[in-house]
Amino acid sequence: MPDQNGKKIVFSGVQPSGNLTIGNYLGAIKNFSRFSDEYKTFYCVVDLHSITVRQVPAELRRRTYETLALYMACGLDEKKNTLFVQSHVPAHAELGWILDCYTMFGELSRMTQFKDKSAKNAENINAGLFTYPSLMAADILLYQTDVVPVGIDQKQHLELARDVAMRFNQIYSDTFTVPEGYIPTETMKIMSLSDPTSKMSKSDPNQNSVVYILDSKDDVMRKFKRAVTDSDSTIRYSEDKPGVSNLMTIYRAFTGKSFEEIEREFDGKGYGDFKMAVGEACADGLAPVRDEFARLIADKAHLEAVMKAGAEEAAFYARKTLSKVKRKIGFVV
Ligand code: ATP
Ligand code: LTN
Repeated sequence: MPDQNGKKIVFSGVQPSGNLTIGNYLGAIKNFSRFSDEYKTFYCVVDLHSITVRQVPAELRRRTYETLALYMACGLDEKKNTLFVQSHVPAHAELGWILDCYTMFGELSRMTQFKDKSAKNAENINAGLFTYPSLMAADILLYQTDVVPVGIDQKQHLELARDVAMRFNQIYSDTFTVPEGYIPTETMKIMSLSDPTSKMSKSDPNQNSVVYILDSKDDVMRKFKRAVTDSDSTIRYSEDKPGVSNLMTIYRAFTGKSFEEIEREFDGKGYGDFKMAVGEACADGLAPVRDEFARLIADKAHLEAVMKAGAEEAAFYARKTLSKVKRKIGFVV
């Protein structure tokens, strides 16, 4: 639903649950700024989501600042985008509870992220991990969001948010905009460098599987040098060559070259040369983000001012939806 200036609305979020990876960058954050001019954009650091997995308090606090600084270093101007921290706008938790009551146990049980994360955290399968998608639905629906840019791993959650919105609208008449996903096909899933059949994830304990946005050039080069490929030696994009295909996807994202151009460029060359080139392209592409991040993270007062202004702006929009929801349900407001 357009805002008061007639702009459509974009919302997305990233958890401050670890150091951000090139998966987060290519699959999500890098695409955020393309909406800044034509849409009203809300980009949130979703700290409430991150405590579904146990966090060390000092690290959570540090990463919350860092995630905000990374948003800005990736080109999100705080004057053109509403940048804020989820726990600073209590309406998220409030609508999250309400939507829990419109989300079915069976629906939540089918979520693959819940199944994966509960297998990985068998000692802490808490209720928040299970109801995580209704809080994510609340994030999105609070702002009457039209478009949600995310990686493909979030498609199932997004569909649940749409189902919950339609269910609520059907019970109480039109209340929520039903959001659409924006999933960039070129980079929808960057895979782990040591196991190219699983997603590159910031919570992967094996540091060599993951390239972080803030890795030094030496680290980037070392990780690509060790990346798993195959026993063949041709650089060709193919489903039966997941390691090489993943490296080609990363190379394409940083250079803008097509798969055919890449195949031609490395025709007759070995994996060693190719991995060096991917490492160089990735490190060069990340260098300006790293420099900008270093500048921003040094000014905590500025980051605090940005998150405060962002939360005030977001709360204004969120309050409108929340009071509409409460009235429709029959709460005395
Ligand atoms: P965790 O490892 O803690 O589950 P994550 O790395 O999946 O976290 P999130 O904060 O959950 O990161 O995701 C932020 C955004 O980055 C989401 O839109 C998600 O779809 C996207 N994303 C995460 N990993 C990848 C990846 N490997 N490829 C493409 N997009 C990704
Ligand atoms: N669930 C997402 C993070 C997230 C999000 C959102 C993304 C929380 N709320 C709202 C888009 C819109 C994740 O795990 N990547």
